[in-house]
Amino acid sequence: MINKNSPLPIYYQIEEQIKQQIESGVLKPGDMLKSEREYAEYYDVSRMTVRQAINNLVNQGYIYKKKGSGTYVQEKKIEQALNGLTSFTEDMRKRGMEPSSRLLKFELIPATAKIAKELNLKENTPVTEIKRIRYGDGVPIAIERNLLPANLVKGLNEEIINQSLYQYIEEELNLRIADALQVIEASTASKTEADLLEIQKGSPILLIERKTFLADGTVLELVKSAYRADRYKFMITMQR
Ligand code: 16G
Repeated sequence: MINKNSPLPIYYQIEEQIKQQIESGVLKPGDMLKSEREYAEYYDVSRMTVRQAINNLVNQGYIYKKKGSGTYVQEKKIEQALNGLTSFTEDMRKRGMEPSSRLLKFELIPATAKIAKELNLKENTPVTEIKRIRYGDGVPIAIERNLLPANLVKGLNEEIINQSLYQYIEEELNLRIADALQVIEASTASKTEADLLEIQKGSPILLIERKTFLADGTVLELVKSAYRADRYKFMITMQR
């Protein structure tokens, strides 16, 4: 129960109790939560207080609201280790999830000054641009845009891109993907991103920029992706 004399705000105590019920498995993914009115009666607090607790849990990705239906417990977030350089396909398979993609764009474009600089190419050199929505078990996880020097991936076609880009690069082209520099930043989904990721506009997303290098130092790709922050979290082990 809650303690009305505690210095901890009441909404926070309710939030922590629901969170605990989710973490301990009393409430399971897909379960429907009580309504605001029921919680308000149960805790003997105002609906405003309950709403604040619920909204905080929605923002933290523990629960989600379905219009005209109710509030449900979210599936567990996908935990992604940052220690290894893996592909989306590998990330999903490792967890027993089925990866799939929807191709939004596959084009040859001339490198702008900015892209040329990043990819170590001359301006206007042909660059392959790929834009895909990436799914795990049919649920949209990320929007991904890759830019690759076109001459490195000459045989690339839609069929390959619908499978794994890294697998093609390593197994068909026999190139060795060696390392990458990655930056992760918090943001919120624009209307377009929200529609593609099947989330509400303004929901939290993680923007990831990756620059990947081949073993000989050639830049292989520049990637910008937007991951659903309610479905994904990143983890790293550290040594001291
Ligand atoms: C990951 C990589 C991306 C790479 C893709 C290849 C991040 C942020 N990005 O999504 O750089 O191009 O995997 O995936 O991790 P694929 O082999 O499944 O096509």
